[in-house]
Amino acid sequence: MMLALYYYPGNASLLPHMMLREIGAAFELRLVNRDQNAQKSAEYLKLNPNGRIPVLVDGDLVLFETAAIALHLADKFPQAGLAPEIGTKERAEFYKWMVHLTNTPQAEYRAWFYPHEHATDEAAVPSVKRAAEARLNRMFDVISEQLGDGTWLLGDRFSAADLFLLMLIRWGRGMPRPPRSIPNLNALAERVAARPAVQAAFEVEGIKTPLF
Ligand SMILES: N[C@@H](CCC(=O)N[C@@H](CS)C(=O)NCC(=O)O)C(=O)O
Repeated sequence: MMLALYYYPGNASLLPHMMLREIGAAFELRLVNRDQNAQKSAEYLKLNPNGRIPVLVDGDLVLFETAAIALHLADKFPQAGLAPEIGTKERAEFYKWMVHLTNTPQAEYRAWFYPHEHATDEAAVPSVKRAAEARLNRMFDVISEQLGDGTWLLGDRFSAADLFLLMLIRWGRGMPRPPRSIPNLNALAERVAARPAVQAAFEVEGIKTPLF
């Protein structure tokens, strides 16, 4: 059985990449060369018709959508402990965070990074970006309130949701008010980034710490 992750450094592929390193599974990384718009090539569109990164190939399974890939990896390798046991309260909280992170801040980042996709008039682009930034700020405030003084999103239990949050915190490093300026989010990011598996993924993707 062969696992292959189509990735680009720092993109949404970082979440499954960190998970694969946490799991310790054998896998192959396949670079999607965004400099050449390879995510829109005919070959890549066969894997993901949306032309977006990442894609996971697991034998004859070809999977797009970051959160789906993350949930699949957590289920396939339960011994890695990246998700609580099915049917428990913790598992329900885990689903809440995975779904929230993918359909709220991750989706909002799309408007912040690609504001032109959200406007038909070039003059409106800066305003679209500012509005996305304001919404992201509110979203991170809510996540910070929910995290409180917990060690991880699920309290004292580490999960793939913390890896997801680290990736999203990192994406905001160029924002006027980066998520890391919120003390408990910064502390969580530091804890997650210190994990050997995360360090290994960062090294391969050329992501520098502590200024990530
Ligand atoms: N909902 C998708 C979004 C993926 C996404 O937007 N990926 C970005 C990189 S982080 C991408 O492929 N951007 C290049 C493009 O849209 O052409 C997922 O989670 O997989």
